[in-house]
Amino acid sequence: MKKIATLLTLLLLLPALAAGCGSSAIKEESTDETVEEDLITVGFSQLGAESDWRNTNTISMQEAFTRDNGFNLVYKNGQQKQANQITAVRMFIQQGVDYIVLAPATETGWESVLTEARDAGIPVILVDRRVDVADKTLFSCWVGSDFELESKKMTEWLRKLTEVRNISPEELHIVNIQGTMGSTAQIGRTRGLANAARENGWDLITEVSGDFTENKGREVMAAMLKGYDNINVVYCENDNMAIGAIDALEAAGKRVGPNIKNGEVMVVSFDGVNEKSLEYCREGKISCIAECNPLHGPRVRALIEALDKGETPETFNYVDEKIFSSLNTVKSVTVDGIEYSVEEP
Ligand code: GYE
Repeated sequence: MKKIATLLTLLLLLPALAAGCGSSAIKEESTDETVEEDLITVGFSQLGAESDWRNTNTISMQEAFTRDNGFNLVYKNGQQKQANQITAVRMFIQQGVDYIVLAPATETGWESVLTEARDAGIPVILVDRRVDVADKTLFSCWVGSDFELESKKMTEWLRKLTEVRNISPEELHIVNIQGTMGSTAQIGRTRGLANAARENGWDLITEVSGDFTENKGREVMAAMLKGYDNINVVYCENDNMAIGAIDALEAAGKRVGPNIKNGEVMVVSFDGVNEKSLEYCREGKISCIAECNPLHGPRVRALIEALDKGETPETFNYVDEKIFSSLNTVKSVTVDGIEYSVEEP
């Protein structure tokens, strides 16, 4: 009986507890109330930990949003599942955080939860990938890369290289190991390759997603090698998948490198974040890497500080990125009228 009475009291108290658990729930975590008062609370929904790029990005965010810098960071890892990210954003709204930072796994399906954040008066800053929403007031601003530009640089590099080496377009037999389907990085990098293949007359044999992970990159490459015997270029939408693909190629007895005339399979990829892929690029196992910069922590922090002062930052903020190759053949690529020098990895 006593138990039931306690349970009933608890149930009756629940709404009151829930109502009061806005910012006070966060404050309880702090030992120093006076310091906590001045902190800006940021809820960060990271999409996962699928790659070195992602882990570097998470660390960059955590280093930017420290207590010393005036922030209280609530970090949530979505494990590559949008449903987890939606739950995290709802939790941030419940907690009454000051700002929500969202690194969305995929582009679609965000209207409802972003509307809830807007109704609660919490600004949302997008980082890295984007959301596809008709109502652009559902988020304050975005910072990240131009993924299609990365791809245009890469495919222009490939066009120039093959031209210099007298490899005709129809001799290129390309497979694409794609990132997570429906993510901005995948969409831009896939579109860039598809357009270049059409414009140049390259044979784009097939495209399969490896979900941006090393293990899936290995699996997808192994399966592709069973299905096709003429692959001579592997376009990987990130370095981790390239590392997995190189394992699979070598396990199948292939030689990996830029000399496709001599039977090598050329691997190209994106990111340039981890030491292993840069080392592969120096050795020529990865012939070219289009850089994707993950160090967004200070950039997101600057955006939040601007919003906090009542300023209106630019809606879309792009970062500058390089292109790396250890082959000296192509010194620069020109895309949309801008010349990018090809740098040593
Ligand atoms: O290239 C990849 C990661 O969205 C830019 O996601 C990001 C991509 C990055 O898993 O390695």
